[in-house]
Amino acid sequence: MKIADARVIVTCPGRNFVTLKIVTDEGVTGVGDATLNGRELAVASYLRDHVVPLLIGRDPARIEDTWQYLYQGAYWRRGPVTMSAIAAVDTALWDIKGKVAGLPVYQMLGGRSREGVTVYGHANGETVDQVLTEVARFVDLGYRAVRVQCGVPGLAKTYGVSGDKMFYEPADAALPSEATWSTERYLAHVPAVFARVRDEFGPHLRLLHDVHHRLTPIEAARLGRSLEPYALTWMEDPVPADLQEGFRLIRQHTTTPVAVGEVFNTVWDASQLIREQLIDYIRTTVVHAGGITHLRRIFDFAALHHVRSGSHGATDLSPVCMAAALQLDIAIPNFGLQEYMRHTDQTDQVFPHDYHFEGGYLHPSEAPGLGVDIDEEAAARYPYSPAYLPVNRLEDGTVHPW
Ligand code: GCO
Ligand code: MG
Repeated sequence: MKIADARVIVTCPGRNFVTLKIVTDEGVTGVGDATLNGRELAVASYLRDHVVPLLIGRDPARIEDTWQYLYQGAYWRRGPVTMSAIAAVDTALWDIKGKVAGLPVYQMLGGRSREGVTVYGHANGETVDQVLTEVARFVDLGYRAVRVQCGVPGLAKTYGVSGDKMFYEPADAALPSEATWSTERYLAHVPAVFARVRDEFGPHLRLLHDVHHRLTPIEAARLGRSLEPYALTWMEDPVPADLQEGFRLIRQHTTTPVAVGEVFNTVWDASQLIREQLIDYIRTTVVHAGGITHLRRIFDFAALHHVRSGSHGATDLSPVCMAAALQLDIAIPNFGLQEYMRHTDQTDQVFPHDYHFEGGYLHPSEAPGLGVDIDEEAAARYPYSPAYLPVNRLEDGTVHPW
């Protein structure tokens, strides 16, 4: 069998997605997500102009060899654009291998390690009362884990708080919108939010919080310590993680578990964090970290160091990525949690799939391959529309991580 064609499909059913569809000479197809929020066309070009020509005529069964060919063969390594492109190829080849074998991908990864994939939902509100209502809604829907984000008094807009509660979409404008941030106001408010949530929902609901890279290590240490009474499952991205040794300072001061990695692209971005056990959950995901092949490598390395998975699953990761993530989540020994934000109906129509939510768990497809596809006719009805993530500034105007 040989790869006969590979198409890069850009579509915007409410938000932009980039998808690679590989077709073999025997008519077997596979799909891979290549979406990089706010930089979509860079990956589309990387694939179209520099990768697709290298795929034609290759044996689709040689997944590892193709991965190494694209990674080592580019000479220029790592980075989100390169790794999202490689991820799309890798994911599509696993899809094809599963279809050829007549097996869901998780069977080829060693089979089930659990009955379902525990997911967390997103409760958010401008006020603590709204947050409590939203947490209750997720509990009623059956969720066992909930991420909690609350508006901060004195700030006009806060990360993670949205108007549409089920479909949070941060890429909100054709040119970046701007938000204002105050660490002082934030640190003064967050512990009180979790005190109320814990008080209302008792000790067993798993609670999470995303700091979204906004603190320094010592500020994060203070936040982690102040949240200890509320027993969070994790504090996410407390600081920008470029400086891995910075996490030592957080670790020295708090027992609140730390989750990091949604912006990482390879195991090297987290090697010190994992080796020194400076984190508890690694949040890399299929699309941004080199596909199923490389993500499996990261999770295996993490497993040796008591670090569990906690893959990113925001709306900018397409159902193709989610389908692939679930195949890995159900198989690996050190699964922790999977983020799950529902996609809009239009997105679900463009990407037909049969993974489904039940009782707090997502269940991967049992169909051969990944169990997801792209409806190219439907995709063509939604042309690309530029959208950027916001930019953040301190109250005095200084640019700050968003
Ligand atoms: C999360 C993330 C997202 C990101 C978004 C960027 O934990 O879900 O932080 O909300 O901001 O995926 O593209
Ligand atoms: Mg996050």
